[in-house]
Amino acid sequence: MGLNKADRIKKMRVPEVDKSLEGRLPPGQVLTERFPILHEGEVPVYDMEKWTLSAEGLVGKEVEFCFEDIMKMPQTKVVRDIHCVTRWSRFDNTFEGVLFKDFLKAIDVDPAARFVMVHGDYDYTTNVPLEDLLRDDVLLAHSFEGKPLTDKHGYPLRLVVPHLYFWKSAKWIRKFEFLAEDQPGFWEQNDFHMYGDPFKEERFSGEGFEMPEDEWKKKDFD
Ligand SMILES: Nc1nc2c(c(=O)[nH]1)N[C@H]1C(S)=C(S)[C@@H](COP(=O)(O)O)O[C@H]1N2
Ligand SMILES: [Mo]
Repeated sequence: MGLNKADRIKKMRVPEVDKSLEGRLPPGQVLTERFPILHEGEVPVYDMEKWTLSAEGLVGKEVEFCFEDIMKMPQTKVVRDIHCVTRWSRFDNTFEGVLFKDFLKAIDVDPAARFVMVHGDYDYTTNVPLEDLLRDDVLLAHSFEGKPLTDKHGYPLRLVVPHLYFWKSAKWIRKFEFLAEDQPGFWEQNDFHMYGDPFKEERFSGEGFEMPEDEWKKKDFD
């Protein structure tokens, strides 16, 4: 997938949302029951003895967690709809893991921190306001539909931010970087919106762009 993804997908026909799904299916989205796989680059392979998740930036002390540390934190299940900027939405996804707000209890965050740069392998970044990560349904997820995440969907740990377009839900997360000011992550540097509210169709940073209906249908599924 080229970096001109935004340009390519701005041009095509926009689907109409079925009237019966209005209110639940965001504008310009298509419902799917499959779970498309979308990412840049290679699927990471881990030696879990060496895997760590760290917190850096505006923190009193940098910390590093191993996978066991994460599994010892309070575990929560959330069932949420997800919405990808390439126009697919999937209802009632069950993710399980640690709420970001519970994870944060183990981190001494500087009060000046207002944004988080989420880092995932390999070299994926996406920016989210800290306030958004503190919501009751934002999860560091290790499981999907009762099973560990598959490699392609982010094993061992991914972020799930259900109220924003799914590119904010970084897979293979390795680091949270706490920031005072908002900075663009990978897709945000390539024309995608800094915030990404699906119900406001905040797909791109410019005005009036369109996203083709079938971009995601070319992808893998499982
Ligand atoms: N590390 C990483 N996370 C990522 C991406 C990526 O390229 N690398 N792609 C994002 C995008 S654009 C989408 S739509 C979702 C797709 O998640 P899925 O493959 O589980 O459907 O992952 C997001 N998280
Ligand atoms: Mo995406």
